[in-house]
Amino acid sequence: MVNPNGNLLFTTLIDLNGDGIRDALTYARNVAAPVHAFINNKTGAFVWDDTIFIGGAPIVDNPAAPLIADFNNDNLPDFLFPNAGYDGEPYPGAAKLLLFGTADHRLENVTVTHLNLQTAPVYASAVGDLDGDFRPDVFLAKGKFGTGTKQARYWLNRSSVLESYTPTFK
Ligand SMILES: [Ca+2]
Ligand SMILES: [Ca+2]
Ligand SMILES: [Ca+2]
Repeated sequence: MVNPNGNLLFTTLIDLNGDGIRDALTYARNVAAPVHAFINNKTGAFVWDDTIFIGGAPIVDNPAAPLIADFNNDNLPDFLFPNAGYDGEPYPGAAKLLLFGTADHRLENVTVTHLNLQTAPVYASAVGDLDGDFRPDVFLAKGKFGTGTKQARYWLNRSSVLESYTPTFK
């Protein structure tokens, strides 16, 4: 699939409009570009519809696949895009993007209010409960690239706000 900017896209299939049929969420790699939504009309057509994004299609910057979990415990899927940023020296990283699903099947950008902003480059990410409270948490890591350093961080889910911590490895 190619996006309107001509970049190769990566796609996550998930039901976005609540009809039980998976739709497509697409995003480019190695470039800062908008996420796009394509609604599956069940006859083989995926119809471009960015109106599901409250406030317009958000920009992602060289993300890995989004982590999908219910971070705010409302039984609606939420999306964390682990943006890696520019993939070269000095590996500046990029802020991550957090979208919460809404009851009317739209996606709301809650990055500023629900995520400690982190600009470190990320090349591996995972979601799971790290502290036993049954709320999904997030782990991020990168290896050593160029003159950069190895880094790892995790976010613990505190009442739907993801708070950043630095792990230690012993
Ligand atoms: Ca659908
Ligand atoms: Ca949710
Ligand atoms: Ca947890």
